[in-house]
Amino acid sequence: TTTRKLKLLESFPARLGGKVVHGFGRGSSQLGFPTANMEIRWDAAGDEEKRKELDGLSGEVLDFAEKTPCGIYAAWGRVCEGPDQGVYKVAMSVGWNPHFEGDEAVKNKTIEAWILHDYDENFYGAHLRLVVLGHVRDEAKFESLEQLIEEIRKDGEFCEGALEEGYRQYRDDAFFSLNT
Ligand code: RBF
Ligand code: MG
Repeated sequence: TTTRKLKLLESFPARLGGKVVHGFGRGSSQLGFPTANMEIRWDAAGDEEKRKELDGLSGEVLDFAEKTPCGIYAAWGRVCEGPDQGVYKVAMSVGWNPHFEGDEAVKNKTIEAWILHDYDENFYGAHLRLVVLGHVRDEAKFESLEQLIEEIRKDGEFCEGALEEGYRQYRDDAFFSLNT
């Protein structure tokens, strides 16, 4: 069985902001929950010049993606455009999604947010802000797609509870009151 425990980040909390890009389309179609992939400027990863030209937020996201161990994390998140800009709980995955390791598209580490809220509209291209609190479990390769789905569902439940107990104040973090 999978154990879950909130272990706060060394750089607690991490404030990430970036554009929502298309993932592999599996989140909602294959797995039954929608996820938002955050843009990561991997093109600047090995390139000092390009890296210097990134804006502050893109630099932070790239840094976070490079340094953060693969795993599931609890966060608060806000989509900063469109009709629904509330701050909601998030179960977030950082990793290579080993369940799909034969997949051509899985070449880079991703930051994927499952916002625990029903949105009426798509928000591709919108800016997403995340305040990431801590690690919940390591990324795993489960035996079946059914098990992966079940574990992700439990991650959602765990994050709901963990964020409620003691970390509600981060919903009001000043980072969420800024735009884009
Ligand atoms: N993919 C894995 O291969 N292993 C995991 O343990 C895993 N855990 C996840 C937990 C959460 C909360 C989320 C949102 C995603 C997770 N994924 C995991 C990624 C999942 O494979 C991905 O969302 C879909 O492939 C859609 O891109
Ligand atoms: Mg997705």
